[in-house]
Amino acid sequence: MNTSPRKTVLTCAQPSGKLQLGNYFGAVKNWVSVIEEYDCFFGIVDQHAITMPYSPADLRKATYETLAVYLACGLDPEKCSIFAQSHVIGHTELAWILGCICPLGQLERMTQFKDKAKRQGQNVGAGLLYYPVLMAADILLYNAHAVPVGEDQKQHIEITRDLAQKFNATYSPTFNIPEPMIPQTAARIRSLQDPTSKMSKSDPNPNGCVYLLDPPSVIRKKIASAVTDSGCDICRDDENKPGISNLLEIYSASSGKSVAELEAQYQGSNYGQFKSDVADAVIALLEPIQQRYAEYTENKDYLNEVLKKGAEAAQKIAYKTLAKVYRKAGFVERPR
Ligand code: ATP
Ligand code: LTN
Repeated sequence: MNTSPRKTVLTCAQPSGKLQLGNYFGAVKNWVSVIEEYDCFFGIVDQHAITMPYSPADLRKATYETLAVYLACGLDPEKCSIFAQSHVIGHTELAWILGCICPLGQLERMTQFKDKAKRQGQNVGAGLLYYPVLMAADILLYNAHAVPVGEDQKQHIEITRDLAQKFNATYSPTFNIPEPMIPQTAARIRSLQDPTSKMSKSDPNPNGCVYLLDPPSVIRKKIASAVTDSGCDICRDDENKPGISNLLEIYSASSGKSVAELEAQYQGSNYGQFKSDVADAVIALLEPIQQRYAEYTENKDYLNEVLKKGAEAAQKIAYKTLAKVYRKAGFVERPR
């Protein structure tokens, strides 16, 4: 088991879709901030990514792209382990064991399963139903204490806790009961085109969403055409001025200035100047990230090295957990 005195944090993301500003402020930026305090594992969950129809070539590309974006955002591979799920033996093995104690009804009731199955129509693979069990295995394999996730993943953490408790009760105490780590103060970024709903990478209207890799000219255009509200005051009023409030939130998160400071600074200003300054702040934030991304993405050898180092560190812990679990499950020891 992990013998480090520090607590373990694990989180994972599917290598699907390009990251947007909301993912940065709501997730990746917070991961970077916990690296110093915890033993951190970041998984790129390629095995989860095949639960929906996909193209192998795109998956391969997206895995490297996701890794390069994380590195560019500041996840330092010297201080944390970044690995591809399929490189570590243990995730699917533990998922099998957990699946055997997981009630079928609980999986059928999962919101994400129901939503995604509905979208899939006739072609729902069994892997989609099993998704939460694999996610529980991702977490329990490292005996993680805390799991940084968004609100939408809370139900998956609940089932992970249930499975850990059930395993501990059925066999003997083995797993920590992991806690979700949901940042209370993280900015919630909303769509530029519909500021009542969250910015999301799968938004069918690409103008609603600033991708981390959007070139400056595109960022400028998207922010210039962001929906604003009637009136001309630049002040926060989530109910009556959701468009301006969202831009203030984005400006504040990008520049580090508080919303109150910005409100004072823009008293009497017009929307045009304000939007142009918001764009400047976002571009200034993203430019160094994009530069680093371009360097990383050119250097496949380095990316492979990061994955190798991450997989080695992850595998060490994974083997230990798996051996313990297999022993408790009653499997005879593998002859050496
Ligand atoms: P999809 O469109 O595929 O649902 P998404 O862009 O909404 O994707 P997720 O992959 O669901 O993003 O979320 C990854 C992480 O980013 C989660 O921790 C989530 O809370 C955070 N996140 C996503 N969108 C936002 C947002 N607009 N504001 C703040 N945090 C966000
Ligand atoms: N389901 C998560 C991704 C995910 C995950 C995990 C997150 C897979 N395994 C383990 C945290 C811990 C998502 O879609 N965001």
